[in-house]
Amino acid sequence: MSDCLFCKIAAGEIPSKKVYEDDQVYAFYDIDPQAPTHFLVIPKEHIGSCGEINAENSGVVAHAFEVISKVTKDLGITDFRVVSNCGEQAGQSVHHLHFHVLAGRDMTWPPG
Ligand code: D5M
Repeated sequence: MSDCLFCKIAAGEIPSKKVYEDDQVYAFYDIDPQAPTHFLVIPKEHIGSCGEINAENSGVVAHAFEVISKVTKDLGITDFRVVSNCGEQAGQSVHHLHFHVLAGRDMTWPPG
């Protein structure tokens, strides 16, 4: 999608601090970290949110979770939280599916 911030980041058109990349997903550090480690994993293809996952695009979502498992291991992280905000009431500000990976501090439940 031409006017999507995260499509542009995935394409390298807007700079980011890369954590991991392959042909399907891109991972980069969040510009406004909410924990000592906070990175985002996004599909390279444009999916608007968790609410747009379907049988045709769910393979990349499964792959994103494999990447989360690999990257956290590579970073030596054992305890972490994965969050995806879907819709503005839930806190979504960028309308391209992304998984926040947060680690390095105590987390509370339920989230605010
Ligand atoms: O999360 C969107 C997240 O995206 C939020 O934590 C800030 C982050 N963000 C926004 N712009 C950038 C850039 N340019 N680089 C890195 N991170 C960025 P949401 O759940 O949609 O509120």
